[in-house]
Amino acid sequence: MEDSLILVLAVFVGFSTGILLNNQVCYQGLGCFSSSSPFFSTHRLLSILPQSPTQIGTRFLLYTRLNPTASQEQPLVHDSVSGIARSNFDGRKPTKFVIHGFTHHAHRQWVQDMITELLRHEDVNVIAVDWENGAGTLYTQATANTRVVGAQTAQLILSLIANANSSALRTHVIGHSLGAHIAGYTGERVSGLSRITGLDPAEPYFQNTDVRVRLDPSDATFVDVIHTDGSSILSLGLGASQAMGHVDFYPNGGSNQPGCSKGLGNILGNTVWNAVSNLDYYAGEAALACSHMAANRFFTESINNECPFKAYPCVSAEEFAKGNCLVCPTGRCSTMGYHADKQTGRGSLYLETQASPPYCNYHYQVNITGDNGFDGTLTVGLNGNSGNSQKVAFMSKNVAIAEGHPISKLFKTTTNIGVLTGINLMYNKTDSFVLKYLYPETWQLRSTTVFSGLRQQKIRFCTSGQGVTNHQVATLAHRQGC
Ligand SMILES: [Ca+2]
Repeated sequence: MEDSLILVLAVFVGFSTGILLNNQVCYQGLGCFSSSSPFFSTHRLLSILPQSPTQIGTRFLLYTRLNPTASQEQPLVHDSVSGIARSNFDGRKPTKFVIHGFTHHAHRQWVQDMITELLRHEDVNVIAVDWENGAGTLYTQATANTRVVGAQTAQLILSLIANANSSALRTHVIGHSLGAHIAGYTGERVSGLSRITGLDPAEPYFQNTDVRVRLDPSDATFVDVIHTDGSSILSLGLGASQAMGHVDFYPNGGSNQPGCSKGLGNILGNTVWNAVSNLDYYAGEAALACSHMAANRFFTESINNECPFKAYPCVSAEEFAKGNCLVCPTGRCSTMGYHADKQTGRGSLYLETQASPPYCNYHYQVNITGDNGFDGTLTVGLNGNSGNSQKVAFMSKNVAIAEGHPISKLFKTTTNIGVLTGINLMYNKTDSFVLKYLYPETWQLRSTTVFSGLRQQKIRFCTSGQGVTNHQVATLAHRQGC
């Protein structure tokens, strides 16, 4: 009698603080978490157990069009059915979860910006997952804690399905960094989860691990991933380069983003783990995590920008940068970000963005061949029936182009110019005292073509007798028969 009372007490105490047995810990309603294989492996030699739900303190904060701001957020608790019923949660509408990563919390500006854009686009329930206490520990502890947060998120989704007319088919989980792997653990526990978007999923402790440890395509019906900081952790790339979804987007090559500085690994030397652990506290996240955070900026912009972040299959980012990958085999392209689920493109896809907002580009390949050589700068602009592009420096100084040698380059503009109607070329011949005598004042054109990635259309411009005279703008028009 006494023994059984002690056992009951032990179980009670154990469930409230966690039962620790043989490298595993069990939490009431969430199950047991083991630190053994596959969570222990060559890719995670220090495998520790997650902290308790009480220590992690996860909160689920509901935002809707009726209560769109942080001051109006409504906390949801999975076993408070009456609380869910009193809230603005409407299970007939789609539900979007937004989960932050290491050292962050749900009131970070990027989370709030994403919620705002989601609600602007569509009448949905948005639930921000706040696990600040669990994320503000050492990195190894935070990685372990993600398993509990994932289980808790699944617990809430299942409660919303059972008690509030929600559906896994209408539930989309968006997670950044460690939050992307939380989304994976959530999906593992929710049968038929519609979609997971992984925003630069964390690399350390996850890349090349078992699919049960990291985000992978089995975690939801559709898993889309944006990689923005995929260089090695040894050079302080915080995101995974490994493909983890049905479709993986590699903007600007997926490693270092334009406008973000590189090479910080040199400054921080070999103390990589300390650097990662202390990233937010001491080092100034804006600089160190600039590329890592870019996935969030791109996704948030994609929600309401009419520019589609169109992405293309390609053998490498280098080939894409040459403009060689803008042809879409049927159904193989996609659009990075919020609207990726409406596209059929799968696998690894590439695109380039601007360094500052608006980030989204319309991509073109411009091919120009001259009848004589030139050396100097060339600036190109495209005209369309609904606008004109920015002017883009196409050739820089001191690059000589031989007669008949085609110049073929990727051209990017944030303006939707509509149907291409013309191209402007401005040539500034080299002013080198010696070289300028080698080239005529006018660069005679042999052929000019432009391929539009958006429209999958090649336009040939009339170049017969056309030349580009030094310091003058030449406009070529698109006419039938050229
Ligand atoms: Ca998984």
